[in-house]
Amino acid sequence: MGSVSTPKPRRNRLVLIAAAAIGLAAAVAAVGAGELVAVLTGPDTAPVIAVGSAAIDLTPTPLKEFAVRTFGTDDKPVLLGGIQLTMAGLAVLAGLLAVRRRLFGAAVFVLFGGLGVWAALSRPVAGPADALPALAAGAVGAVVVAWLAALLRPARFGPATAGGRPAGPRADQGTDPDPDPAAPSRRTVLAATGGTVLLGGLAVVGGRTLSDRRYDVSTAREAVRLPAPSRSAPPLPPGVRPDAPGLPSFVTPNQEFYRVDTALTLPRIDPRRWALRIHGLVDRPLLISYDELLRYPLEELDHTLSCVSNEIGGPYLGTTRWLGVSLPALLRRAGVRSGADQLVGRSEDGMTIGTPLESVLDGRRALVAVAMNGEVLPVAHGFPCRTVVPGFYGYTSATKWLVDLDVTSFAAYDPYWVERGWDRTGEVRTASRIDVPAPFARVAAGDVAVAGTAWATHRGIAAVELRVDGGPWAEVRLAADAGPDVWRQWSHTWTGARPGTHRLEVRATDGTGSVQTGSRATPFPAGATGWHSTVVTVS
Ligand SMILES: Nc1nc2c(c(=O)[nH]1)N[C@H]1C(S)=C(S)[C@@H](COP(=O)(O)O)O[C@H]1N2
Ligand SMILES: [Mo]
Repeated sequence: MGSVSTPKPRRNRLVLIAAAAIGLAAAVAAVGAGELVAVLTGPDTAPVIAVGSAAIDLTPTPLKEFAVRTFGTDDKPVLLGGIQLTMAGLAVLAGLLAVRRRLFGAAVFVLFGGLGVWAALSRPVAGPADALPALAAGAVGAVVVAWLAALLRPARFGPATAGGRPAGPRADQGTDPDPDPAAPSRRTVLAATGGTVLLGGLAVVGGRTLSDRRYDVSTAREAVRLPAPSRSAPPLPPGVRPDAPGLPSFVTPNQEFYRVDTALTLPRIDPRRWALRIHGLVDRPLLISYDELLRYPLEELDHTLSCVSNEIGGPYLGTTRWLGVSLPALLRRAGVRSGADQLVGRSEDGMTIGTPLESVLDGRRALVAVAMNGEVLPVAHGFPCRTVVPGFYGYTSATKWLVDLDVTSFAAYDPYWVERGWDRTGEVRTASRIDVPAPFARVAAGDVAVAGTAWATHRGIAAVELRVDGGPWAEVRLAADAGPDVWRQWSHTWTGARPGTHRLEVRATDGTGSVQTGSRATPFPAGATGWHSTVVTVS
């Protein structure tokens, strides 16, 4: 047999390619099956998403820091791409194994399905049904790869082509010494593989479309009518932003507001099915529906939210006029008991974020927020509801997609990031940034406009100083003060800049009089420290 078919090395290569293709086709079918079942169980239970979410939770902190540093807000597409590549590699392996022993090929999919089941069930808010998409994916992948391999095995040595041309009807009907005339032709294998990819692809696209439709909350979100605030923020004083092209706007537009979270699929919460539970060490646990929440007195608060993962001079912060219900007022209504020193917010997707309770109740303005900059919270920023507590990084204060507030203690509970070694307090460090000139900018000699931003949320900024090439510090012009809970912009004229390369450095003094430290620390575990510097070429 085979004496008149394709020459052996070439035939072997064809078999390898065919084996890889059936593995990949089975994987497409598996993912499609998973997506279809996930229409019922929720987008976050689709196998790739579940595995990705588990990977995020398991990623060691240094690697996570590296990912944020390297990919910034693109870390999620990079992760999903990596998972998809790994899956493709495993699928090829499954195909290669399957043409030798169908059981081995199927086993790869069973194992991968098992991994998906484990990942789905490892989610903090998982129910048993969440395992179904991965089960379906594993089963479909196993059956399909075994089926395609069974088709391929007789076909690969069967009626083949002379000189490597594809098998055609003539070859099929030819007089090759075919051991099994009923064996499927290569064309059958090709059609089965192609059909599998097509159906699987349709299932992926169809599943996602159905899921997007089923879990869509944009209509519900657009239907929200925000009541007028009963306590408005004072208008921003004139002159909060120096007139310096390249300096960020004082209030950050919602579309430009940074986004940092662990959610691979955004939680989509229908406000009609949402309620906020306040419980734990309280006298009167509360359960508040969205409509009820909007009937509480609403307050506006201007506040700069920042992320602990910012490197020196980093971009992950923004200033917003938040609208929401006073968090301290809600806690007083619930009646905080003695022994409580931590307030843990829990999100719909199981994130937990802990804030020092004493700070929440020390008189500062803190909100259970429903809107930012006059717009109902965007889904990416926590719709329908999130917390905001001035003075703390997002990871210890700003729970998005909030569903639960647990009045507890630091001794009793470590929230998500604290479990991963981050500082449990997360108080915002004093920081300052040179925004203008941009790094490595070329400017003309003489007077050079310098401008930037400084923040020490809730302590405020009392002074900012700049120095050139390690020379004496010079105080810069602070723009108007909009309060301690927001950043402060500044400007400066660097006079007599001479041609050459120069380093500008900045440092701020917070409202308590303490000067920003120059000693360098990484974001982990309590926020980066050190002075931001920028190198400018004067010509
Ligand atoms: N549910 C949830 N809330 C979350 C997070 C998260 O991963 N999940 N990340 C926190 C972090 S680290 C920050 S810095 C802020 C960022 O909020 P933003 O994305 O609206 O800018 O959200 C906080 N709240
Ligand atoms: Mo963050």
